[in-house]
Amino acid sequence: MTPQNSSSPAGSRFDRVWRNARLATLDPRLPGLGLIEAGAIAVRDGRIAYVGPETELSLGAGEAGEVIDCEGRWITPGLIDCHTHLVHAGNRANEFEMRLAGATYEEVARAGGGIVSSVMALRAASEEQLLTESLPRLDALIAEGVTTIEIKSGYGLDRQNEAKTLRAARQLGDLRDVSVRTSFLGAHALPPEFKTDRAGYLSLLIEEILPAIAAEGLADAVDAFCEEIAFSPEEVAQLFTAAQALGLPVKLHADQLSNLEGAKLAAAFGALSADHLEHTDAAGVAAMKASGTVAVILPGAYYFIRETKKPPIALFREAGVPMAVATDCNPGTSPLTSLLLTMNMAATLFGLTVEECVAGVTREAARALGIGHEVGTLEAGKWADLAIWTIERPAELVYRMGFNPLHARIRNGH
Ligand code: DI6
Ligand code: FE
Repeated sequence: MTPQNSSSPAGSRFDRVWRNARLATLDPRLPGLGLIEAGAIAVRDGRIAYVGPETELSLGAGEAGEVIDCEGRWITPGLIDCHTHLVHAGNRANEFEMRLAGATYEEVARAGGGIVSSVMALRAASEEQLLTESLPRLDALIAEGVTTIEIKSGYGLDRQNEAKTLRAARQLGDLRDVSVRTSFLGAHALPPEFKTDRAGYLSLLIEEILPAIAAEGLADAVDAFCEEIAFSPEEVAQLFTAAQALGLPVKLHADQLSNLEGAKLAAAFGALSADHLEHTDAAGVAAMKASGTVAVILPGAYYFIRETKKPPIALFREAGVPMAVATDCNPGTSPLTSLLLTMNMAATLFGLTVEECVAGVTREAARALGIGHEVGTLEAGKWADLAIWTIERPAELVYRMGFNPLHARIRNGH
């Protein structure tokens, strides 16, 4: 994340200043969205050097390399999509048709479709092809102001193809001006060659694939799918123990289709986040509160598989568990590449407030990735990742469906 060539003339205090803006800082020391009217942001060396009322920024002649008049527009932190399976090959529109004809997601999976069909497609694709297919999805997110994205593996399910996925994910961060965080999701499904040998795949994961991925520095975190159709809590616990021994933080797909007490399990390992959580109960919520685990809410998957059980939003709110909101962009349960629409779904389907939605794709999403000290709010010292919007009030970011009011996206001050 090193900023390239800072363009400030020698002696000027700031490289760039955005003035005449309304700021939703998400500063946790301020109430709500942390609003500042008539605000300004000044940047130096890619980081925020000043954020606050414009009147308190005394700017002498030549003290800023460039001054940009925002004409009263709103500035939020750059958006963060903290849960995606963006790197995948092909699509599963055929399974969508099966489900429209009455099959459930689990039935499709058990019939050999589901994740395994995406595994076949990914294994057959070159790294180059993966990039070509994934870039349009990434570009759609970037066009809405996304400056940080998390990308999981989990459609390779062997050493070579998991590594290929994560290398492609990292490469996307070089091809576009976006920060990529990767998660190793080798425990997503049983690969077909281990269909009758669960223990065999688990040892391969723990003894070979995970250490290789860690040694190559390909993963920032380790994730798993804890579900009847995927991995049991005991299996996940073994994997998480190995991950922690390698110094990698963990996160978990928990309680999406049933309550296997995944939230509790994630909390027991001090997970950064537990994600989905439709079936999480009060005990799970309390455990997450105690461990500081972020709840990642994924309304796209809930909507797309026509789930009816909603995550316990009121319990998270009462307990003070931070809630993030993400697309879960994946070919099976959430072919969604709009974080703005995701916010609308979180509000409409789950009753999140505007403040919760906006915080969910900024401050809390950063926390879910363990990078809350670097991005996610407009505070001095953080990277200058900004989204500038042509809107009159923040609610417009949540209210619209299929309209993009982004005016400009700034990453590391550029
Ligand atoms: N939960 C999901 O919703 C996705 N993965 C997961 O663990 C589904 C992935 C897929 O169906 O391809
Ligand atoms: Fe997911």
